[in-house]
Amino acid sequence: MVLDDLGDSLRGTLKKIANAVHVDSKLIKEVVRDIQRALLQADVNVKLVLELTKKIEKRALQEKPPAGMSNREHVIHIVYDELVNILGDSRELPIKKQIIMMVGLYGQGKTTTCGKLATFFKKKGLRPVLIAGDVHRPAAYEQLKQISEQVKVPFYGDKSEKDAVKVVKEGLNKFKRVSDVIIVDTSGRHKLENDLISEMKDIFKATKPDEKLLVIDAATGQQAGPQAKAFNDAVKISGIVLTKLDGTAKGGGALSAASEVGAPIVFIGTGEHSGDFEKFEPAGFISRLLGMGDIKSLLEKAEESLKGKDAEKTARRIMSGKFTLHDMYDQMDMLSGMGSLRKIAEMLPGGFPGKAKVKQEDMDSTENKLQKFRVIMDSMTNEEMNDPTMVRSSRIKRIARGSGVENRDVKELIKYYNMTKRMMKGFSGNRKMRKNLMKQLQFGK
Ligand SMILES: Nc1nc2c(ncn2[C@@H]2O[C@H](COP(=O)(O)OP(=O)(O)OP(=O)(O)O)[C@@H](O)[C@H]2O)c(=O)[nH]1
Ligand SMILES: [Mg+2]
Repeated sequence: MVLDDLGDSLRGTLKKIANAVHVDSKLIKEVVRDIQRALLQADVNVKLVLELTKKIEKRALQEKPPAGMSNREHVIHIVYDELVNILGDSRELPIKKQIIMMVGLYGQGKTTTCGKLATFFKKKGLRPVLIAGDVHRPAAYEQLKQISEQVKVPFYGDKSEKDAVKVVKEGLNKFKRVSDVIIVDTSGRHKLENDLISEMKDIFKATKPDEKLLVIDAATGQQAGPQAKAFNDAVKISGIVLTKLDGTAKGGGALSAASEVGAPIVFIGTGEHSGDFEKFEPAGFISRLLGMGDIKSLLEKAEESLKGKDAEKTARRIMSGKFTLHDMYDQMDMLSGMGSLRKIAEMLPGGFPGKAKVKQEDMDSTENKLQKFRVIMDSMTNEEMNDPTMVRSSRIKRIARGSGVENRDVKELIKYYNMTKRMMKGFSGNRKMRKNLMKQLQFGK
């Protein structure tokens, strides 16, 4: 299958992300290079590759994962997202009365696709018909006639007529009242010679097609882009049919063509028979190419084992009384998972340690405050994070300025830290509490 190699390399890259211990800029740069190499090897247009990978790198380095998503998942999602984006919007041909004109270079699969489209619309309950607008290649008439017999739809052609416009007009007249979908085949071009372009434009004017479908062989390579552009300039392509995806070509050139002309791929051909035809949907296509199902289960496993390790280490440190702001920062999700301070206090035997009084409103708004606390901690130095007792008047002012909050917000963070630390210490003397804490650390997210 076309793009098998590309799929293999991209899947390898995503697995690298899924299994990484840290998703840092070094990994992201490496991943971006891997993706570049894979796409270039698959013949994807160089400019497109550079644009795409630049976007992936920028987003992966700058964007924070949304709540509930790990860094790994987030980066994988960005790669998937941007790949889907280059394939353009998803578009389906409407199931209604219409005229479809096929265009494309010589031997790309136009005539074969006429039969596939007819089968598709017939299955939808419409009445398709075929018109032989290819008057140049001697066998073209017979080929379309045979196809029409195979798929059992009406056919019109005139073997002795050399004027394509005349044939097409005749066919339209004949079928106007007795059909729903009129599919007009046209002749192939070796390249876009002027007289053939003008013939194509004349057929276009005579037909007034609703759809102008460009047929591209997946093996086309880098020329696919300029070709598609020339067809688009002549008749404004409304959709692309990518054929011969069952082959072994690299396929990236043809795929890039869609992005270059901004026309959506509407169908793909996967064989010579009329049933070897699929509607194209970018998200599903990329999902399949990347093996997203496998990646997802891999991610889940990686998350579980990492969470287990982290939790053990943190729990041990916390219970030995070393609970820094770094720990608090790392465990924010866990803390919010534990709920309000009151809930934590309730878990402690004998109530709140040190008998500190916590006001009801302080407890209830804790979760909302965690986000603010995170911003404040981002303005603190490593030293301050390790030893928050040093955070007093002038430091408080500086941190508040840096994080755009009031002095009292910084003070509140310190107060929250002190209380949490005391509570965490309270856990260490009690085996049941310790087990409880471990559980919270592992499954709090
Ligand atoms: N394997 C495979 N072969 C295909 C597919 N689509 C078309 N073909 C084959 O490609 C060859 C050319 O197909 P045609 O439909 O005649 O192409 P065309 O664009 O009409 O060619 P001209 O009319 O000569 O310009 C034929 O042998 C088809 O059977 C496909 O999706 N997969
Ligand atoms: Mg043909």
